[in-house]
Amino acid sequence: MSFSLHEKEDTIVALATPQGVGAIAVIRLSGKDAIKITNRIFKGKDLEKQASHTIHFGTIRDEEKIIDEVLVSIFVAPKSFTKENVVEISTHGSSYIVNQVIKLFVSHGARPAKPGEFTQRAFLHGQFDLAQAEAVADLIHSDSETSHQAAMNQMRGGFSSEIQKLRNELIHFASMIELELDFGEEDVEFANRNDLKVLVEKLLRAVELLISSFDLGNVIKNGVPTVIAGKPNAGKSTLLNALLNEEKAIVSEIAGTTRDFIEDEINIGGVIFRFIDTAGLRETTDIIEAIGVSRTQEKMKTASLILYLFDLTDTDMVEINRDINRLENQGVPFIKVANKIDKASPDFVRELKAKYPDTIFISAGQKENLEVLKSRILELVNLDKFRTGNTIVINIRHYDSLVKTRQSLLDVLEGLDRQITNDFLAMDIRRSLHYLGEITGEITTDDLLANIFSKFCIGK
Ligand SMILES: Nc1nc2c(ncn2[C@@H]2O[C@H](COP(=O)(O)OP(=O)(O)OP(=O)(O)O)[C@@H](O)[C@H]2O)c(=O)[nH]1
Ligand SMILES: [Mg+2]
Repeated sequence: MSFSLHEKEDTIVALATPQGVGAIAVIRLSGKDAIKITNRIFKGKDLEKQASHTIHFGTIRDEEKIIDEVLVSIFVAPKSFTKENVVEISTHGSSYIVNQVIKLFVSHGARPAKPGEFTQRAFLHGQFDLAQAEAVADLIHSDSETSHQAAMNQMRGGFSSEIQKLRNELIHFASMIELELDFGEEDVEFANRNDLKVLVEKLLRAVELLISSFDLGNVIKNGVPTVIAGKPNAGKSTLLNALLNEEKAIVSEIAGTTRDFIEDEINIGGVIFRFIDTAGLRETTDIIEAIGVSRTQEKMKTASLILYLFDLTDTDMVEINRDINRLENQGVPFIKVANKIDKASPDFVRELKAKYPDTIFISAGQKENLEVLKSRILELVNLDKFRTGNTIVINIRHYDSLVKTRQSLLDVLEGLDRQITNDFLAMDIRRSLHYLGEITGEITTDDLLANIFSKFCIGK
């Protein structure tokens, strides 16, 4: 999907609130004729004579038939989200009314908006840069304190200004070197090679930092991958259900119940965790279960955190210790969790607690001590990481551009060392500038824009 110039001139219309029944629904129009078109089906004041940022009561009519009583808000260009004329109509929240009103708008000259078209227009008119536009999408989808904070920082331009700063420093050098090129044969040097090297090294460090923040950004956006592992019947699925407060995974007394992993998100202390319930670890002749077990082992390698669960009443500690040793060698942080305290005598539990002080004792079945487990989980993920004011890359497109920037900066450094000619040096610098510019949208192509905005929902 791409937008022709002509399409950019259209007045577009879409529902801005979610589909379905609600107290009110908001329909939004943007474009040169937004106010004029609304005036054709609105009975009340003459909207074209009203000031910007005013609200008006009236009716929407199809010929003489009243469709709804509405409130119309008017934003006159350029003082609106898209910097075009924008009208927002608050109707009663029935899908019938919404459909009728949108149909009326379309028959009076508006066109249904494409996904992300409002945000794209805002970007094209300079309301914000590309990284900020993308943050709008992340903000809508953020569902935890940390993901909200990262998206908000990006939308308010924190990330963009950091990229912009890096880029401007490099542009200065690029222009000096281009100037040298203009002088051709003459042996002039406007750009001090040592200064350039120092700058490129500084840029590299900044880019590296941003690149390495992506892991954290990914975790913030998609949740900390946390695997629940252990022997069959330890109560892993029961624990997942208890944490979720719903019967998501099948629980049974048959060992080997879970084969495929089951996952869901849980918000603990403002951080999203993606809990993954897995097949119990054991040697098995059942082909399907064996696949499940090997998948569990794969999942454990990519986890940020492992909860190693065991049944304290029915367990061969030798085997448990063997599993734990293996975990220690894997280098992924883990928590030892002894389950089913409700089944054991209090004396026995007390004895075990003294013997294994770093183990958390719970009853998944009775939902006992889950709060203790949760606070240990939070301790282990190192919350400070999430709460820094540092810029965190949360978007894979930005990550890709940063990786390419790093490569071209390394090329510049290598070129400086090998004392390559100015035209090659200028090329490498230009390439670095290009990739940095892709992030904020100084450098765009229609394909890139279409790709980004088509991921938005309609009405945004
Ligand atoms: N008494 C008691 N029983 C529990 C507790 N947690 C789980 N169970 C029981 O233990 C049995 C196994 O539970 P599951 O949650 O299916 O165990 P699992 O670890 O997912 O087992 P697999 O999927 O086979 O690997 C079920 O009968 C549960 O009801 C607990 O805290 N106390
Ligand atoms: Mg299970």
